[in-house]
Amino acid sequence: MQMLSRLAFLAFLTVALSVNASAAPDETAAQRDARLKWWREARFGLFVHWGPVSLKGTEIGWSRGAQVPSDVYDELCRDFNPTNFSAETWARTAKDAGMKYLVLTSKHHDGFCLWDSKLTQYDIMNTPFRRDVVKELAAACRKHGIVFCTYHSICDWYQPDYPLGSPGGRSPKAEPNMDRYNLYLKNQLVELLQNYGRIGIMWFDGEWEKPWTHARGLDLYQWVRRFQPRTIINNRVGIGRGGMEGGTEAGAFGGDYDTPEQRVGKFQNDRPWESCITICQQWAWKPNDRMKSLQECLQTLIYCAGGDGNLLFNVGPMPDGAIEPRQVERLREMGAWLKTYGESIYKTRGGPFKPGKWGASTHRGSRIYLHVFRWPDGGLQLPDIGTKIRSIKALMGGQVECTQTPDGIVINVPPESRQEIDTLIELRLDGSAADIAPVAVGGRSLSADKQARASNVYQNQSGHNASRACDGDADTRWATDSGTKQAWLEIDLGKAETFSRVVIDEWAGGGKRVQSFKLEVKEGEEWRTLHHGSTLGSNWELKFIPTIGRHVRLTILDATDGPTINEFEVHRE
Ligand code: FHN
Repeated sequence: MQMLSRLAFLAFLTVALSVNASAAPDETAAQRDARLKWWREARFGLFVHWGPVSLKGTEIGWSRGAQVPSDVYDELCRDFNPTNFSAETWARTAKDAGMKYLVLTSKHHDGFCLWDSKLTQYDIMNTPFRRDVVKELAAACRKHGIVFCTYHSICDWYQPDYPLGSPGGRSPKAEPNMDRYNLYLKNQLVELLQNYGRIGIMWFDGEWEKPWTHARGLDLYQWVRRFQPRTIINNRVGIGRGGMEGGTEAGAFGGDYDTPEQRVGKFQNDRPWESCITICQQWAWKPNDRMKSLQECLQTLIYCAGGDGNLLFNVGPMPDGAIEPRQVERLREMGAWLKTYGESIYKTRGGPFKPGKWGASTHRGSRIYLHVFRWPDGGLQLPDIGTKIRSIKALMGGQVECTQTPDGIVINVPPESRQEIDTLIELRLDGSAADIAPVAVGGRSLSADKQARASNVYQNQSGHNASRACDGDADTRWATDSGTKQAWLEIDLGKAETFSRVVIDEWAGGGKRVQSFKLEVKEGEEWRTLHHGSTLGSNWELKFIPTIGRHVRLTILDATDGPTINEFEVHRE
């Protein structure tokens, strides 16, 4: 760190630590819910990954010392002059997309700062551009009613005091000083929290490396909220994030919400969550990167809301400061859809029908919104909800039929009224939809919710018992103990049934563990083999001549590790 910035740093340190910042306010669950209310109702935000690396079109942070030599990467700022940057345009792009908040990478793992920091010269003010991007963007967001938020990386592969460096944190710094780096980190946060108005979310990242600890995370959470008590903080402030699934490990400090990454989070309505996903493939700008279709974008948003979570959708602006026109147009298309159908997303909660291949549902007051992506033959079959449906309406026009009995609900829409991306149906109930317990939407499988047993269950946990493979919920799974190589899973269909198709969805989190298996049906006291196979994978399917039987069994003959199956479905046809 240059002498000037070191003096500034020490001076600032004296000021910052003398700040009469009372301890972060303790809060009740109700107070915390009130603090998060605007964000949970917002459902949709813009993520922006940007910096001098856009001059190279490679990934921010990660390409430093990899595709781009660190010394070259660190000099890019000398040529960074994004004269087409317009905070007004970025804020309007978010607004036109129907987004309610914007999260900007104030500092990513590469250490470059997009604001006028007095603690380092590696910032936007020491580029030909010499404008405070954070200041301009915060003001433009406020003008357009978009809540301004910042992403801040805990790890810093540039700063000499942070112990690890590029590529990807895999090299040690010469003379690290983590305590001094921690003060630098905290005082840079003070700059952001004291000089740019309200920061809606402090979106931490880069917490996974060894130098970071539980204690430092807890301290950082308290530190941020001392300066802005209303600020929301994600679970990447601590060290308890469960990888890219983004959950918070039991007993770990999880900040205010969970952060699945590059995937839609599982249905979870007892702890807030937000999926962060790229509109293309790379976080920072990449020339000719593949962009998601409108269907993929909208269904991702709907699946997030249906799971009771938010979507933080990412763009990477170009080196001249503009967001790619094709990305702006895609976001505008999403905004047009939300302008008409946003009531089914904003201020809703997920469920009561859990997301699945069929689609997803959201609810608000006495209304349930069904977002149907796939129509089963004979219509969508939903479990009984114990509340009378007073009315039903296809919000995109057309006819809709609904039959409600104590056995459940069947909803159908004639093909000409079905929409390619999302057929939106509104149910109005006699009571509050929030009183209905979340329930999975079983397929038409004969095995849904039937009795099941298995030769082994992971640590005998009920959450992974045999029934989880036939509960119609792709988010639950039968699992076996680590190291298990042979196991069987047997389903009792309740009575002799005629079936001709089986779908087995192996958990993707462990790769294809099953290496050899057989499918059997019980006839009398004997098991007859229907099929002998090798690997399974996601939604493996077998069709065969109609077979009659009551007990069906998957026998795994060899596996690389404990087999685990999301769903074992037996279908009539
Ligand atoms: O390493 C970062 C990555 O560059 C990007 O910022 C994502 C966004 O959530 N977070 C980290 C990867 O988990």
